[in-house]
Amino acid sequence: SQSNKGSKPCKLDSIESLATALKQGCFSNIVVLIGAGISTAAGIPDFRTPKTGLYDNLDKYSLPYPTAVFDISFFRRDPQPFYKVAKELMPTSPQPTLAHRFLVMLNDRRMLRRIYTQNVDSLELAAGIPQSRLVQAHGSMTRAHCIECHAEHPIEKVREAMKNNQIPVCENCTGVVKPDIVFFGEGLPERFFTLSVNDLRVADLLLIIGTSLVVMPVAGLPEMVDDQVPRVLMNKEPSGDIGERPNDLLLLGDCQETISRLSALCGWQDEIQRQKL
Ligand code: CNA
Repeated sequence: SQSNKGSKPCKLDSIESLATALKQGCFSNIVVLIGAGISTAAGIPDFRTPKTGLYDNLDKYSLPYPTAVFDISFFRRDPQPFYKVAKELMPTSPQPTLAHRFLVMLNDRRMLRRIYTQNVDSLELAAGIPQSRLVQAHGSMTRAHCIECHAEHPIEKVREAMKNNQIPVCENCTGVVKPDIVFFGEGLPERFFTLSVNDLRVADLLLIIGTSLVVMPVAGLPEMVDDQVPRVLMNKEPSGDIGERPNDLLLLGDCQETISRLSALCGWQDEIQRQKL
């Protein structure tokens, strides 16, 4: 893929102009940044939506502060709240949403440079996004390791332990086992750092879906694109500094509805429906 530098950026001021630009093939290096809001329609609650978000529902765990549940030093002292929350949070077999399938369409049309996801549900892969196009910035629930000796522990055994309200422990050293999701106090995967600088340099559109843009360093990605590059936010509420640049477009509301409308404007809805089969 080439950099868009030098070519005239597409001007977007409405969902209609976004649809036109997509149909006309204006973009070949779309970078997508997604968060928990893209997966709420799959039955997985987000963190920060008032009332339904996880952080408003932690009273029963008597945590010192809400984010302690995902804090590595707290987990070392008491892994129980995390395992209780994880059990409640994850439906048994969540299905990719319309918005996930829309991203597959962008990839099929060779418009997609990369998806940066903060989600740990792997619904992007389930939808059919190739691993090479995806950066799981906060890891995933598909593998697990011992926090002491770092030996891998079969994820099926983690699921089994969770089902029985037990804490999975390492067979080598009896250390506590933790799924490979990035907790507060832990580093992001190397892949995030090696790919993000160049991806955001060559991006010709940044599409941000369902994220409050508060968790660094992912929340810093939107600042890294060139001033001229359009940044589109599909979220229930404004987030980050999106809206402050002349080429920003805010599409506020339910992202599934926004994407349904966008797909219709592009004439892609039949193809997206077929993907489900
Ligand atoms: P967040 O801070 O909970 O923010 C979610 C954002 O999405 C909020 O601004 C909501 O208003 C918005 N939102 C919720 N539902 C919709 C919807 N249907 N349409 C449009 N907007 C919506 O979550 P972030 O992802 O920003 O925060 C980062 C954390 C959340 C990451 O570390 C994730 O690992 C973590 N998380 C992941 C999952 C998952 O894997 N599905 C679930 C819950 C939390």
